[in-house]
Amino acid sequence: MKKTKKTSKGKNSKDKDSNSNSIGKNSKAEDLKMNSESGDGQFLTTNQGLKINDNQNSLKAGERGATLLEDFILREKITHFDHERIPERIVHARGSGAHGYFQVYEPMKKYTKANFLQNPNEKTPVFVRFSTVAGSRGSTDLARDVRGFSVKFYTKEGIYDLVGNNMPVFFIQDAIKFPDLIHAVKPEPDNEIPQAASAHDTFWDFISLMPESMHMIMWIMSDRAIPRSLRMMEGFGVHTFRFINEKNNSVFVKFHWKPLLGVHSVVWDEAQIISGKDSDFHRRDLWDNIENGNFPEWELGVQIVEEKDEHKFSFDLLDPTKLIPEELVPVKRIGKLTLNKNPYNFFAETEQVAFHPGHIVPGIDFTNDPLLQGRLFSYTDTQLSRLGSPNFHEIPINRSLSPVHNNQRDGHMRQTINIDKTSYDPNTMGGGCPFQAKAVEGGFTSYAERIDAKKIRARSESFFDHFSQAKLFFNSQSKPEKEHIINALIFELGKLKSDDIRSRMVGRLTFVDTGLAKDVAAGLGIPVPKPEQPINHSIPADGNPKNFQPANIDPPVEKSEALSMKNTIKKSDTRKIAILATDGVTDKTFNSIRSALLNAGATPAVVATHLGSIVSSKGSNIKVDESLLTTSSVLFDAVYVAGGKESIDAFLKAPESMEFLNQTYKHFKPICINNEGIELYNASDACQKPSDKNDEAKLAEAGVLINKSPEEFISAVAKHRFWNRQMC
Ligand code: HDE
Repeated sequence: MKKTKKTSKGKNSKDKDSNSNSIGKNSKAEDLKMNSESGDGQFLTTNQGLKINDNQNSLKAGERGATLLEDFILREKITHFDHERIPERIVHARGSGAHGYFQVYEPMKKYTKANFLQNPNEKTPVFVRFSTVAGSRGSTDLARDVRGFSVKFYTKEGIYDLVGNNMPVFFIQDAIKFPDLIHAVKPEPDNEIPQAASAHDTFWDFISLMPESMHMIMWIMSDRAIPRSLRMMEGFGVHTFRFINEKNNSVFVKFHWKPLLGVHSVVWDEAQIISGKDSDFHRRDLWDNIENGNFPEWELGVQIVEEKDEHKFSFDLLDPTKLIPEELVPVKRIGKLTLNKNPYNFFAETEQVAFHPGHIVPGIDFTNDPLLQGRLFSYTDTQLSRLGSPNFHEIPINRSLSPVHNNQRDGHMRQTINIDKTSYDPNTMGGGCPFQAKAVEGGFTSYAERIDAKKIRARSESFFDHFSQAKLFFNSQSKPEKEHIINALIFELGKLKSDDIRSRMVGRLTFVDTGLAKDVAAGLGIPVPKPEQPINHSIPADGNPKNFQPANIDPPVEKSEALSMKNTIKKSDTRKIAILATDGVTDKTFNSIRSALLNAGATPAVVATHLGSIVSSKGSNIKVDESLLTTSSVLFDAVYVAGGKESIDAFLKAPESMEFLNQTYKHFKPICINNEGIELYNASDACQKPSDKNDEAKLAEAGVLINKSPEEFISAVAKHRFWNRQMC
């Protein structure tokens, strides 16, 4: 076999494993051991290994003299610093990553020969990167946007990347429209406004002319676009892929990630406040939970469609603006993803990781989805300019754990030192190495799909149903979810300068639901325009656009439970609870709620009028986590107002405590009030207040608990939000 070694010229044996640098895929303790064995961290050196004696002063002509050009230590340090930035990703620039592993539940060999999907005892290392799409690297986590959900599996057969999103469909059907979509959503080119937001004219101008985007628009206007946590969102492969088994039989497959904490979101007003209070909210939440051992988990689900059933649906399986309702094809859960380790270094891992939907392994293959086909070109191409070299696969986070042997050579920043003379195939001088692998030896073979077609630049008529699944999504939402979609549309379209675009967009909504269009029009203060068939800009095969007007097709099912977050898993685990308590807090209630929350797996934090520590009514010292000035209610899932006259009196004098309660109430979050705490609640703007026991019972239904047990509070926390709460 051909020999390679890495950055160890003349020091190590010839067959040093080319993939030895697998930092991140080991435990932290193993990685630290590797580092200390290599002697790292002893002395400060230059990049040439020279020990540095003074890192505080540059070399000068006299103590007060000019700096000398000779100072190679200064020059090296500044030069490196000058080149520390690389281009950010064209899309999905803002991201957060984590390491973990994947384990299949049972062998999947009936459907696929993919090795990592066979052995339930085997853990395949993974690196996952979540992202927003439109914003720049430093933009807010809480933008209304799709979230990227990319998983790199380091399998024994090479790298497999599942590069998906937290929504199961996409805006466009054909890759050729992607640059148009992204140009439209990114900040406008004259003034680079707005950052990480779709609420501007160019986006809605484009969308109003692209009827195929309407299903995705429903998702993006829904609360799915403002997740509570990256740990609480679904993931989807979006396109239909293929599974191939040992016998070379193929089935179609749609991939799903189902979070074990359920799917939860914040409300839009809250999202906007979080963007100011903590624009790293999602990144911090992921990091802190992994550090605290609350490892996020998702189950991998598959919807499998036999080849013979390809055409049995009212939509085309190759159309990425369509999902397969779970009522028609159930999701089979086949394994679990666990994220258990934070990166050591953001740049080296999260920034330099390079995903590609074309990184596949035997047993998985593409379909002819025209959006997927275009992606297969784009990802390597973009890494060439982003990471600067065709050798980006040698960056530690991108390295395959299975050996890499080929005749590719040289290029910028090449790490491997190939020691053979032969870099061509066939050869005899290198013993013929490396050899091609037969399919039985694990060699990749493309699925032999039969193709009999003429070359054509057109779109299939089966792609021209643009509204049926937008209707399905809207109809499947609960009442509050529908209201949030309406309000999101009013917000977004309300930001437009162009009346024409606004009106055209409302016209498009009439094809989804006339009530929706009416409500949005009312919020915008405009009449509902006369429904006008949207123009489709793609030219059909016969060149006659009339034949290709979007068909008015009924949804494949009337409603789908899986599309509403109302039906999701509800748990109190890992929820962040603010305990409002300051000097004079009653010991008993404070201690019992804090220990009950910790036992329930939640994360309580003491929010006081000042930092440091507080003294309870019985004189105990309690450490304060945050003061009213350093935090905000939007950073918590619920609030507990602990009793104690002195404590409540102090909060009554602090205006921020009113804002804290007002926002918790307004954002429909659980509130629990103990004894004297009722005075604080009564002083707030909450419009449901108790005057007798009946009111208290009604308030409890609306998630405001007065003198209830810790258990009742914890079960309210698990419910996430109380949409039945009255707003004034
Ligand atoms: Fe991407 N996409 N994309 N995309 N995409 C990129 O690749 C592209 C599409 C997705 O965390 C880029 O390495 C084209 C759909 C994720 O590093 C770029 C088309 C879906 C990420 C690119 C699509 C995605 C990217 C930018 C239309 C959901 C972040 C940086 C044909 C299934 C990966 C990079 C990460 C990133 C191109 C459409 C998901 C420019 C041309 C559909 C999650 O290559």
